[in-house]
Amino acid sequence: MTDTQAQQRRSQPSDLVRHDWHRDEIEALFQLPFNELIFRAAQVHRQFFDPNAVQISTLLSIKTGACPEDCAYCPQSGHYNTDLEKEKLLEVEKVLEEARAARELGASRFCMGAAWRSPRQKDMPYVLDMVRQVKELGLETCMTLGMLTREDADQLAEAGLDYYNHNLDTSPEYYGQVITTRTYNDRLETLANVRDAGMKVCCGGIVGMGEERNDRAGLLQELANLPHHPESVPINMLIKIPGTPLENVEDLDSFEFIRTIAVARILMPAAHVRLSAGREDMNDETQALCFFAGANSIFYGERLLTTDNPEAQHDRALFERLGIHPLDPRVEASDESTEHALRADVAAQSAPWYDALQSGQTETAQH
Ligand code: SAM
Ligand code: DTB
Ligand code: SF4
Repeated sequence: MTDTQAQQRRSQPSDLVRHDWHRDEIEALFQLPFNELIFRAAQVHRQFFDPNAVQISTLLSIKTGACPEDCAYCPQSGHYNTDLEKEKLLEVEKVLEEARAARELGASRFCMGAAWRSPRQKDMPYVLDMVRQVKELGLETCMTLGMLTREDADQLAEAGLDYYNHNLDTSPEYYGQVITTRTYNDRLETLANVRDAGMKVCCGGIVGMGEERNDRAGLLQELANLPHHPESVPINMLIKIPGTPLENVEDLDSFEFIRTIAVARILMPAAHVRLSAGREDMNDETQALCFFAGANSIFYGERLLTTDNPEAQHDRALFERLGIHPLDPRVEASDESTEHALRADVAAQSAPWYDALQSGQTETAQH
């Protein structure tokens, strides 16, 4: 085989999706000069996605605080005094109201989070009802409720839940410094239950918790070497919450955060990599570099679960300045010929994003 043939073979998208990453290969990616790394990530991104399309999810906390787990980053853990107003499981009608508002703003996926170790049997009928009814609004559904048995996962899948979010959070080596009440293996088991029940997996982690680069590489290695890559990979920057053990941890350099996004993109080329918590403290330029390096999903709307997110108006302006348009799942699933009609349909339904949608799929906005 000539060098050119070898090069062509290597660049086949299917060859880029691997499940056998070694830690030293991943560390070598992290060590590349910054421009080299984000250029490589951007190249991979373009082989799998429209680089100017970003998926939009909105979050809602359906049960807040008093969580029995001791995750050292979390405002909702009952182990720490974080001044959080606790709330019991929301009424289905209230959830629907919020889901309609998210749809009006232009979100395509609605993610519901509960501060539980795992859902109780008596909560399941309400939760399943939420899934069914949010789905009827035409939104994709995602939930994060803690650990799931295979039976829980089957029930959620049966109700039509599209995605389940359950993060590995950090490397297996650093994990014990952050959480003691559930193990890494518990998390892997929940992920297997979700996958076996036929749902899509949303799984990522947090950086900026005082871990080393080797731990960031270890988290990405665990994610990339799962039997199937998660469809969605949220990369959260720690939001430091007063009262939690991590409140005074040292800031992570923003270039290191962007590197983490780029390496996630290279390791999991077909996944949606979400620029997740922490955008409120990032400037627009950092976020733009994250999008260049392969981030193609965000949480949109003024609240995450219990903390602030950038204002919707600010995000819309940022998208317009960058010529980014929101990705609609129906557009992604469709072929070229029906795409134009669907985009017009989405634009009509999602007035706030209309200008960005008009700017075309691969061109930048004409401003
Ligand atoms: N209780 C459920 C569980 O942990 O499985 C779901 C909710 S939990 C809030 C979902 C994820 O949010 C966590 O795994 C963590 O990655 C992220 N998260 C929580 N607090 C955060 C913080 N202060 N900064 C950044 N990300 C955070
Ligand atoms: C994820 O990885 N990040 C989201 C979502 N999955 C559920 C949650 C971020 C939470 C940030 C802290 C808060 O708002 O409570
Ligand atoms: Fe509970 Fe989830 Fe927060 Fe951990 S991250 S304390 S499990 S709500």
